[in-house]
Amino acid sequence: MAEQEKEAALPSKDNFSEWYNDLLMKGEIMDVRYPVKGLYVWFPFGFSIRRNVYNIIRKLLDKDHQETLFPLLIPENEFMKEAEHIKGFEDEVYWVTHGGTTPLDVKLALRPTSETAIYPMYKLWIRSHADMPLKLYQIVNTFRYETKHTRPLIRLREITSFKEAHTVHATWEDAASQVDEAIRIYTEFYRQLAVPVLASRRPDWDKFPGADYTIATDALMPDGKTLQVGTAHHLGDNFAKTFDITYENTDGEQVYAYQTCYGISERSIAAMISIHGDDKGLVLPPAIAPVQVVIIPIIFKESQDVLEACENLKVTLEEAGLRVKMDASDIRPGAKYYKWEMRGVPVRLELGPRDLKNNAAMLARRDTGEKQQVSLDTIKDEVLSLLYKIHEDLYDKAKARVQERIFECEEFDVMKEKLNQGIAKIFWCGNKECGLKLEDEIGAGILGIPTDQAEGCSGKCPVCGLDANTQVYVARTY
Ligand code: P5A
Ligand code: ZN
Repeated sequence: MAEQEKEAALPSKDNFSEWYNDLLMKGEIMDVRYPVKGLYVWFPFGFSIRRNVYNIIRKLLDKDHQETLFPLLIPENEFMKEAEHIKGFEDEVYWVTHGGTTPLDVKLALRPTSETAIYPMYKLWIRSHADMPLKLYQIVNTFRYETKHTRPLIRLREITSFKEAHTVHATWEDAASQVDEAIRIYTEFYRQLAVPVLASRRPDWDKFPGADYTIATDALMPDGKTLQVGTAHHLGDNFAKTFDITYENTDGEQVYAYQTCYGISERSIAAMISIHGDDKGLVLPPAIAPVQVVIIPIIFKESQDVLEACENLKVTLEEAGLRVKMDASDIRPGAKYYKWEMRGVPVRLELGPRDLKNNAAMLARRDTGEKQQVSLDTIKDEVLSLLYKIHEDLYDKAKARVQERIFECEEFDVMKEKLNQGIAKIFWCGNKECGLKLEDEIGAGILGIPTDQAEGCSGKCPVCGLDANTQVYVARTY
C-alpha cells in the first residue's frame, strides 16, 4: 500500500467505535466538526444516501398515508397538556423564550416529537367516522437535549431526519392493527436496506410517554449492542382525551378516537452502514448506493479506444436505469479502487486495452471482493442480476449473523457472558425488579417480548429463578 493510502486507511472494524467515527468522515457521510454538541453536518455524498433511504420509506408509506408538514414550534400550553408525555420529555426540550430581545408571552418548545403540534389540529379535522382512518406522516428535524453520550446518526440533539407518522382510528382494535402494520412497514423498509430487525413489545417502563404500549424494532450492531431503529406506539385514547379528539358515532354520541404514532430516524442509516461496512469502508446495498457502478479505464499511453469503450459502457448501463460513474481522473488505478471502495460502490468495472481486445471487462464485487471477466455483449444483464444478488447476499449474511448471536440462556452467568457477543433470549417472570436488576448488575436491559413469540413455552427466570412463561430479548443497547 502506498504511504498516502495507509495514512487514509480505516482502523479495523474490530474497534467498532473508532472505525465508525472514521468511516463517517472518510466515507463522506457526516462532518462531525460542527461546533455544537450533538449536531452534525451531512456531506453531499451522505445526503444522497439519505435521499435514497428516505425515498424507500416514502414509497412504502405513500400507499395509504399522506405526507404533511407541521410547524417546528409548539406553544408551552399545548406541550404541557399530556401529563405522561411531559414527564417523558421535559428534561429534553429546548425552549425558545425570546423574540429578539422581547420575552415571549408564551414560551415555544422546539418539537422533540410532534404529538402536541399535530393533535390540536386533529381535534379540528376529525368530525365523523368518515374522517378516519387518518394517516399522515412528516419527515422533519426534531430536537432533544439528550444527556446520554451523543453520537453521529445514533444519538443526536438535532435529529435531522425524523420520519413520524400519526394515525387516528375509530376503535382501539383498529389502532392496534395499525401498530402491527407499522411494524410490517418498518420490517420491509429495513429489508430494503438489507438490515434484519427484531420486533418486540417493550416492557411497560420503557414504553413511549403517553402510550398504552410500544412495539420496537432493533438492529444488532457489530459490537454486539442493539440499536433501536424504529418504534410504533398504541396511544389508546390518552391523547384524544387530552386534546379532545372526538367523532360522532352511529348513535349520535361524541366519543374519543384512538391513535397511533410511529417513527424512525437516521439511525436507520447508522445501522445500515455499520452492519455492512468493512475495513475498506462503506458497503452499500445497490438500491441505496449513490453510485452503483464505477467504471475505471486502464490507460497506459494515449488509448482513445479504451476511453470510448468505457463511455459506451457507461451509456449502456445508464440506459438500464443504473447510477454510473466513470473515473478517468489522473490518479493511479489503485488509488481509484481505494476511493470507490471507501464509498461503498457495489460494482467496479475495469477496462484496459487487453480487455477491449477480448471484448470484455473485469468486474469486481465490493461486498465479497470477487473478480470475474464479463463479456461486453452481456454485461448489462450480468450487472443487473449481480446487483440484485448483492442485495440478497448482504441481507442473508446479516440475517445469519443475527441468528448466530441470539443465545437462549437459563443461567445468569451464562447470560452475562453471552451478552458480550450479542442478544440473550431468556424467560422472564414479569417482575420489573428483575428487569432493573439486569440494568444495574450487567448494564443490559430487556428489549421486549418478541412479536413472533410461540405460545405455551415455559422456563425459569435467570434473575430470580421463578417459573416464567414469557420469553424476552435482553441486550446491551445504544
Ligand atoms: C413516534 C413518532 C416517537 O417519538 N412520536 C412520533 C413517537 N418515538 S421515539 O421512540 O421517541 O422515536 C422514534 C425513533 O427515533 C429514533 N430516535 C433517535 N434517533 C437519533 N437520535 C436521537 N436522539 C433519537 N431519539 C429517538 C429511534 O430510532 C426511535 O425509535
Ligand atoms: Zn424474575
